[in-house]
Amino acid sequence: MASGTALIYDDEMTSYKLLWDDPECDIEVPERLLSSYEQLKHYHLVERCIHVPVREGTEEEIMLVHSSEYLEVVKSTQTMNEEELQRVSENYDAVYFHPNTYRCAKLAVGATLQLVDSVMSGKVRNGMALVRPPGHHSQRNAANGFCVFNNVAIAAQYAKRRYGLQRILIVDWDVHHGQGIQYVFEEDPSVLYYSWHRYEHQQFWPLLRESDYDAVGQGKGKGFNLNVPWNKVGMGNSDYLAAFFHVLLPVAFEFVPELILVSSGYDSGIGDPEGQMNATPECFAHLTHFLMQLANGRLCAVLEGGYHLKSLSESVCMTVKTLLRDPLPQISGEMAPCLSAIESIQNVRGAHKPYWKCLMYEVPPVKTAAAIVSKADAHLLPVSVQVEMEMNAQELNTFVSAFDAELVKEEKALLSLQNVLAVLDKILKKKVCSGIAESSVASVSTTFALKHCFDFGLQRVLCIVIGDMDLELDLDDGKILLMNICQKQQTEKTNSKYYISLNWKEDAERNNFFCAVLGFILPVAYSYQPDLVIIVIGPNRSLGVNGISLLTCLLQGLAESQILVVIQDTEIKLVQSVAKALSGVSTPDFGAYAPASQENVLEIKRLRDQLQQEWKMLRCSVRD
Ligand code: X5A
Ligand code: ZN
Repeated sequence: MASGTALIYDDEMTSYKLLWDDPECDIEVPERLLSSYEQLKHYHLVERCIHVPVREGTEEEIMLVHSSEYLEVVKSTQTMNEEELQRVSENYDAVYFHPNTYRCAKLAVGATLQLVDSVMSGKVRNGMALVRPPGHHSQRNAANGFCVFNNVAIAAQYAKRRYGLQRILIVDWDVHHGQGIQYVFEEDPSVLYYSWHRYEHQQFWPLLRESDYDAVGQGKGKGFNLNVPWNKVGMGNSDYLAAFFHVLLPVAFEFVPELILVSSGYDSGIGDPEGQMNATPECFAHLTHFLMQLANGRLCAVLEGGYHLKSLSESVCMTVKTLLRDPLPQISGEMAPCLSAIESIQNVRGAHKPYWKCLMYEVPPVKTAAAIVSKADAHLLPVSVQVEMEMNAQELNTFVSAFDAELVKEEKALLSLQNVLAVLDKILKKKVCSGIAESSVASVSTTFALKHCFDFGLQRVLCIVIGDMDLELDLDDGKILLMNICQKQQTEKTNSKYYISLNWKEDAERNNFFCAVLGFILPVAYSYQPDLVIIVIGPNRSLGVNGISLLTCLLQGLAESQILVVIQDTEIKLVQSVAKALSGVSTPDFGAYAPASQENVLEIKRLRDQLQQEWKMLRCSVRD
């Protein structure tokens, strides 16, 4: 096994900077490199490393990832004046150009490739390249997020070509999602890309849906893209370690990489203004140490982000010190990951379960998904409930274009549909067992949901409507059994055996719902044997929160517990109670037994007599 650690740095990469006012870009400064290198000198780490000179990446190398058109655009910025530079920069998201940017970007690519060559040739065991500009956000045709050429993606393509490597692991511990790398290797099973990133349910830059845990790769590359989205700031040492223990490392040991490239951004470290995370510099020593146990120790760390100069330079030193095989520092903090981190980890593990043996046998599925209107209320739900965000327009179109789009002209209806269909789809695809969706137009949403169920191939859906609601449904073929529990006496609207109206008078004093649930609803439901249960809760309901929750609990015996609850009003108490019922965290509390009113008891008796020929589970007397 080779020995020694390469350090690649050239102060020419500090020769560009932001020339105008731009609050988004002003953190990406030359001092990032200068202070990191100073700190390495301070700890006498520079002299312990093997110095490898930088070179320019060639056009051919750059074009392993980027288009020649884009290369020409970047090249053209060399001779531009400030105004022109500013104009080109505006074509991209969070990017600034300087006349020296092109030269530095070529050096950053070349430095990275020099590192790969040093490691692959056995000249050193591992190493680090301190480069500017960073790379992981840049794409085939675009600069993005301070990045011009995708140093690490180019290095992976280069290593595949030049050394015939078949499995490369890219670990992106920068706090941002390296979407540029993801795009390059999405369909490529020979490059496993792992990234954790501040995500906050898509509210954090670069605000991409495809940064979520369910972006697992495409085509042949399915399973080779691992995203760990952090939905809260403040993630620290134990959260990062947990993500390594429970996601990256098991998969990486199963993958058996021949080379590891680290997109080594330190904006995921404590004090960084971008990341707002809490990991201390020591954490990076531990992360480095774990990765050194793979790929025969062949590890190339390449700088990406990191904007708190002190935190950045200390973390760089921790990384290099560990590469040099110094003893590891003690890691600080209570060793307990936070709930939000565990939730993200569970989600990635679930999403990757089909692709990795190490995950296959032991990942519990997320039980319940919820789409609620006020995301601010999300924290009121049990932690085991996964809160869904809106679908993007494209995803929605794939659902809606399948039907008559007449019904969804209004925007409000469209948003409602979105909630319901997003959750329903997860249930049908068995990504979750059950779900709750708030919808301002529950009846339209339910109509669409039912259509979607039958397109998906379901045979029988039990639809229980609580409250007053008009559903325009074709009930003749028995694919839907509709039970309406309402206060008003329904004027006989249909004679279908698949429409049952249960007239239940509200009685605050003694609204005993057991006799209706046990004496009627469950026997009919079990006689029907649905593949899915949809509970729709509308206005003017004659059941309280506890009654609805109990009903929900008891219906879990049907359809392998696949239940969708659509709630018309946005009463968080109700959502909360139903969420608890579905996820099994608590059972509804009923207090003392209270008998039902005479009127309600008679209604059940009447229905039972009328329907027990059809629904045989209603029978409880030999004489009828
Ligand atoms: C390399 C890197 C961050 C860009 C942030 C833009 N880029 N808001 O950390
Ligand atoms: Zn970053």
